Amino acid sequence: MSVQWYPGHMNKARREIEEVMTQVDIVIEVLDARIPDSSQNPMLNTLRGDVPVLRLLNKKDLADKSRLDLWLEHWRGSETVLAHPFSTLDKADVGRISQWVSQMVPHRGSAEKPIRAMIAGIPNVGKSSLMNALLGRRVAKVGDEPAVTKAQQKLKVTNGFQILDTPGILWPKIENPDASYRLAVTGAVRDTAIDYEDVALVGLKFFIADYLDALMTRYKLKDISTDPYDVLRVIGSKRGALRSGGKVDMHKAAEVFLNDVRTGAIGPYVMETPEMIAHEERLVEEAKAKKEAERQARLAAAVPQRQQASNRAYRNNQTQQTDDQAQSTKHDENTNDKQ
Ligand SMILES: Nc1nc2c(ncn2[C@@H]2O[C@H](COP(=O)(O)OP(=O)(O)OP(=O)(O)O)[C@@H](O)[C@H]2O)c(=O)[nH]1
Ligand SMILES: [Mg+2]
Repeated sequence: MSVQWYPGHMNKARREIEEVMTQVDIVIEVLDARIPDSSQNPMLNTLRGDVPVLRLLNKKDLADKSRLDLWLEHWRGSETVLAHPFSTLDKADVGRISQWVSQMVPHRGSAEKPIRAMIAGIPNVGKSSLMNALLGRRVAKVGDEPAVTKAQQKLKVTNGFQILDTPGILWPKIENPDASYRLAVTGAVRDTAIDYEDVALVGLKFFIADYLDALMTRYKLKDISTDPYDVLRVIGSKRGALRSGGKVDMHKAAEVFLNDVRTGAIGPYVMETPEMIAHEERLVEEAKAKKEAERQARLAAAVPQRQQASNRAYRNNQTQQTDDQAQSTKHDENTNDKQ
């Protein structure tokens, strides 16, 4: 099972990004600091080609700093990735952007040759918020749901720096099913494309394993089951997510929990470590290799079947010919007898 969401407007946005990429000096890829790996769009990487990228791990105020440091360490020394923890709410961070960008594109930055930056990334990570923060006024619509921006918007920050806001895009097939659920937990996937209860259970499983204390504190739990379903029921009953008759409404309970996760009410967290991603990538590769081996085996089995079928057809044909010959010989003999 996995979550997939690639509506038509994203395909259009992808084409438009591709069209303008040749006029872009740098891509500012906004990531969600709570999912540093899964919020990277592989399709954007391909579209970007050799254009340098500045990766901003946005919403750092919602992220667990110690885990974020693991990622910074993991990427340190890489020539292709310049990543910084970031928050559009932090004025000092916003103030550093033009310096980071100029560092990466030193040959531009004048009024004649302004730095042309494209802000891109998955939905709901804070791209339009970044655009507004850079301009110091509300020029782009911002919202706490994915797919708020539907069209590109270009603006001048200073004479030497212009930026382009783009709609958030995912990609046609998210190969790692766990990653797809993490995108749903953090709010990059539209609600109508997910099963709330499923996504909440995945989120709870993660919090039980990695941030148990924060979870227990948030919901004032003295003890806790290791079964996410039981925990969701308890959360629902504590927070009044009930049906008539007093039974817990699991969908409402899931809404309460996911809202708390997305707004950071449970506390700061990061859902991924480099080690965990390496392990999941191995599993994805193994699953792909297994699927391919099964496909080859089916093909190999189909060849003898086809061969047998054609042998049978050949044999039938031969038998028919022999019978015909026999008939014709008999007919000849009969004719000769009569003569
Ligand atoms: N906590 C926190 N929230 C942020 C930060 N930056 C943006 N947000 C919130 O994230 C939500 C999404 O922001 P947008 O700027 O609309 O995101 P977007 O990437 O443009 O989204 P789409 O246009 O839908 O792709 C809004 O509720 C913002 O207020 C941040 O640094 N910290
Ligand atoms: Mg936007």
